[in-house]
Amino acid sequence: LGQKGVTIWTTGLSGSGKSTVAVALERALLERGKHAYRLDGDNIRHGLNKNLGFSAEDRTENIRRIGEVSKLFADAGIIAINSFISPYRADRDLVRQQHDEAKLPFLEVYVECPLEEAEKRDPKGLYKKARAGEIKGFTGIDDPYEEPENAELVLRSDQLSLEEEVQKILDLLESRGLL
Ligand code: GGZ
Repeated sequence: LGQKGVTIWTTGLSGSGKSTVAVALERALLERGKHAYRLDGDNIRHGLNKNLGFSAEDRTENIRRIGEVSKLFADAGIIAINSFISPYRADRDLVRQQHDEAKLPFLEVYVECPLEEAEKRDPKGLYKKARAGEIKGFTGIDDPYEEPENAELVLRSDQLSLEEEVQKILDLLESRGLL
């Protein structure tokens, strides 16, 4: 039946450009007549996961639940595009495992951006607050980010244009027979 589902899992620091590339990718896919859906903090952390904060335990549970939901979207034949920091390697590996067990494709995309650059962008002023001690446990400042070691794709968001980033993901999908 028509389209094969897949989970595209972007990971990276706050301000790295995960959401920007997710939005542009979704648009490109919809233009090609593909059914894509984005999961991000706006539709997950305010709903399904509104009881979760940013402790290590809560981040792990956040990612576990999102992984399960994304798996269901992929199973329904939808291209699920996720943009969550997902700072822990073990959490991302669990999501990969959830998909492997269900025989659904999972593509980890590391949106790599130097901390200095993400901090310079600071679109919501959160880095500034974290530096001032007004937010505790902010990823990259006083909370860890574990870089992917086996991502299917690495996008240096401070070196590539948005169009190039989207094209690289489309090429990856194409090469896996998912377009
Ligand atoms: C990191 C935080 C924090 C802390 C609030 N650490 O730039 P944003 O605002 O829109 O993206 C960040 C978002 C991270 O939520 P995730 O669900 O992606 O995180 S995780 O995968 O780690 O569970 C940021 C905001 O929430 N935010 N406090 N302490 N980011």
